[in-house]
Amino acid sequence: MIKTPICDLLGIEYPVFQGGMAWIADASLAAAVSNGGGLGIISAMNANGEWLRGQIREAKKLTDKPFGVNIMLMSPFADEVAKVVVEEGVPVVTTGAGNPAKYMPAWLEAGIKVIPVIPSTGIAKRVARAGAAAVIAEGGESGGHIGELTTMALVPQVCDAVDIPVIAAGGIADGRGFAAAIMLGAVGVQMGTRFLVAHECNVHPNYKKKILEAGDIDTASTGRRLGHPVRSLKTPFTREYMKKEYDPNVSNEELEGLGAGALRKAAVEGDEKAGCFLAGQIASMVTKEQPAAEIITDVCTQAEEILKGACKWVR
Ligand code: TUI
Repeated sequence: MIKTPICDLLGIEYPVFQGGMAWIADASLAAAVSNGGGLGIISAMNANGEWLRGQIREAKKLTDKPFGVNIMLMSPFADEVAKVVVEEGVPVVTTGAGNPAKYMPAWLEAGIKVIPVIPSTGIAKRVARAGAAAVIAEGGESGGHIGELTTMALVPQVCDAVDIPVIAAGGIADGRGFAAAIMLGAVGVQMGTRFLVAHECNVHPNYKKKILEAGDIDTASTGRRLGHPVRSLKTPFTREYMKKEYDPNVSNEELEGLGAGALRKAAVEGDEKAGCFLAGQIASMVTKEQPAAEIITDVCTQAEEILKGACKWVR
């Protein structure tokens, strides 16, 4: 059994978080992960406060375990959803795609444990000073909006930079990744792509199929020109986007317009041509659909065996 300080801090059994995937991480997935002993997370994505309130109430019906909400700070509804998590008494908030400083006093006042996703030591130090309970150090192997550093380089540097618990994310799909994260100084992991194929995940079946069929070099990052690179599966959409991204005759506005609605098209409609299927570099390691609880126990059991045997090369 792997027990780390993050388990006691959050009241969870296993130090495994489920990534707050936009258009994917709903009450059903979050509750299943929390019921399985991990930390389930509802994505507030670009939705409004009332949608999020409905999801939080649904999750409370499905689980009596702690769960979190991920707030994507670039959302036009960030102010609104930041209030809803307080009103609904959500115990944990994770943030992405920006600095949550503006919301932190109100969240801390409400007793919320704030755990920002961070791509560098500078931002890690800033959020730690502002009262973050822990940070999720996410490397560029992950799906979605990514920073510059890899998980291997980022996690130990963040561990050295802050004295709050560090959760590793990006490129982790199984117990080997979990064990490696522990070796780098992390006290837990967050996985997105692996949970995307969970039985309780309501994403479109085409999305699951594409993850299960993906190979090792089937993801790419796009959007660097607009300042927010995003990793997704290579599809007709990404190929078109890449062509336009490198075309000086295409304006930034046109490029922005091309991306609008593409996540929804992938996750809700399963549109294999126009959809943007966010996925991490480990997609090819995700080979079977399973209940969320089984994913957690498989990953933890494998990590435990590896960590127990980790001294076999030491003389
Ligand atoms: O946020 C994510 N992953 C995401 S968000 C998303 S939706 C989206 N839509 C349009 C454009 C971009 C994204 C899909 N996937 N992961 C966490 C993450 N946070 N990655 C990088 C960051 C980050 C970046 C800058 C966190 C803090 C930050 O701070 C900059 C500052 O303002 O100091």
